[in-house]
Amino acid sequence: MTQTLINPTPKDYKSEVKPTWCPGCGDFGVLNAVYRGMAGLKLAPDQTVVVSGIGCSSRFPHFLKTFGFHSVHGRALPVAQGLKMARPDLTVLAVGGDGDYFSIGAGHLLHAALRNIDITVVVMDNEIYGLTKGQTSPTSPQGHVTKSTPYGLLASQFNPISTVLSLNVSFVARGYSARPKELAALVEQGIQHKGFSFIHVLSPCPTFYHTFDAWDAAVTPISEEHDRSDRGKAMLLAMETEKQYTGIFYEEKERPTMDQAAHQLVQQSKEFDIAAYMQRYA
Ligand SMILES: Cc1ncc(C[n+]2csc(CCOP(=O)(O)OP(=O)(O)O)c2C)c(N)n1
Ligand code: SF4
Ligand SMILES: [Mg+2]
Repeated sequence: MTQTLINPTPKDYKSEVKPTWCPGCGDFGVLNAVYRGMAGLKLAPDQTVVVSGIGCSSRFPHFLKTFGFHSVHGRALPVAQGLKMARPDLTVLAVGGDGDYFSIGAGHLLHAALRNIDITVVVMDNEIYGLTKGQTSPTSPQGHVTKSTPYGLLASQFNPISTVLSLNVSFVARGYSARPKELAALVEQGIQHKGFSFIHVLSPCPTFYHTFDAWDAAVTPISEEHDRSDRGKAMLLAMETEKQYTGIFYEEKERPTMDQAAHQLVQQSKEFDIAAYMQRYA
């Protein structure tokens, strides 16, 4: 039976499991924003599923009263998409880190983007592998010195927003963990958006890569004048390197989703006669 909450508060989405993140971890701000966003939408916890991969950020589902699935490194998206295809009535979020989505899970991100299944993705980007103690990730800046790159990272830096814009994602936004109210509003809008919603969150790891000061200085809200239907302009904002723009870069409201299209097909189709079909090969 659906557990409807009349006037929920963020606390109503908190589980009994206390977050095990280091003090000051940016992921606390993201968790608070998700609690707020869920309360704002009055989501029924038993009709909501939060799926993650592996990493510090991927511990997320344990701290929510919703259903959760702590899956395998880089594999949150296959689980989340399968779930939404089978149960389109549920609200499905996929969460995790930059390693999870842009390294081992990058192939899944690409194809999920093209499918436009109605799920909301929240990537907590600390530009580092936190759980495994500070190796570089695809979003680490070139030249970054870590235990895994003692002479500085030679590869160039991955740009999550320009990448998903190029993949025609229908809702693209960025938030900052230190601004949970703004982030909560993005989470609400991402969940309400019908289609694949991608929310990139700057979420520092003070233990292995302290980026709070740099991001406090670089974070710049996107102007109210920005036309969210203009993908070219969104791309220019995404390519900006000095500033880290936050807010909604791009939104396309009327794109059909794959989950809707597949369910229509199932409703329209007659029972498939497998014996008649196999006659072709007899
Ligand atoms: C198949 C596989 N390869 C490698 C690992 C080791 N591993 C666990 S978490 C992780 C990276 C986590 O980084 P990120 O996704 O950015 O999450 P964060 O800890 O920074 O939140 C790696 C490489 C693993 N668990 N499974
Ligand atoms: S290691 Fe970094 S990402 Fe992991 S919990 Fe600690 S501060 Fe957060
Ligand atoms: Mg990370």
